[in-house]
Amino acid sequence: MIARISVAALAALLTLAIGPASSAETRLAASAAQPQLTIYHIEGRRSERLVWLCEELGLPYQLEFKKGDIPGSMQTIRQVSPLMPVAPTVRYGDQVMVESGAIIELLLDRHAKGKLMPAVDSPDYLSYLQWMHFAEGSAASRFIADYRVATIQGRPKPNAQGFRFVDSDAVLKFADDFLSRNAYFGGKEFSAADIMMLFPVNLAGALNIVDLSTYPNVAAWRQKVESRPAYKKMVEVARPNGVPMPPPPLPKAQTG
Ligand SMILES: N[C@@H](CCC(=O)N[C@@H](CS)C(=O)NCC(=O)O)C(=O)O
Repeated sequence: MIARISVAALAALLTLAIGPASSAETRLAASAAQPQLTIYHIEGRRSERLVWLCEELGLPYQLEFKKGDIPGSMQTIRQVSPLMPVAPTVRYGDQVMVESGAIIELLLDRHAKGKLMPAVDSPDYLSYLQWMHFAEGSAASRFIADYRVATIQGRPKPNAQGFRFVDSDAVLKFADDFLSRNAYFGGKEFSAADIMMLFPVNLAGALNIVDLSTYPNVAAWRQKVESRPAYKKMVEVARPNGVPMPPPPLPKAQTG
């Protein structure tokens, strides 16, 4: 009893002396544990982001998909997340979660020991946070909107006369300008913001929504991040036979 009281008193004194644990300390303490993570995946889809992240961090994960069988992989996802069957869906412990950016933040907060993101009090953190969210919130949504409009109109580029929305090329210009001054989307170092951004950029290029060769800084950045060993490992395990049934690209825009 005496020992217990004195330990409690000592802890109280220490808390008074150094204050309660900060959120950064809580994050570091939590990051000791390994995740119980199953990634429900479809080849060539956003679930690749999570495989790449785990490979970068050396985190264990179980990957569930049916090789070369997109409807089969989707059927598995439907069983796990019937109301929102999307890739990625993950099982984390006994919880199910969707939304790749949020899943990445969860894994960073709990398991990354401060890796793959700049320090919260650094100027780079603002860039990192912006691009982490821009990837889905602005880039992917605008690319997909332009792709759908152009498909319906049967044109290489959507005829957006009369619209004043920021379009896919404006997104690429913004990214290219940033990369003319920064090595990565998180500033000086490779980070999870690059993992978030690569998917929509590659999608826009593969579907001819934009011509990536006209954005030299984006092109150089793609080469750099795709040469990382963890990215190559992701390709090996997450699309061992390439990407089955890719969506059809838009017809190439005529030049000259
Ligand atoms: N914003 C979500 C998007 C998820 C999403 O739409 N994934 C696509 C594959 S890349 C999908 O599963 N689409 C199936 C559908 O929309 O029916 C994320 O980042 O996780």
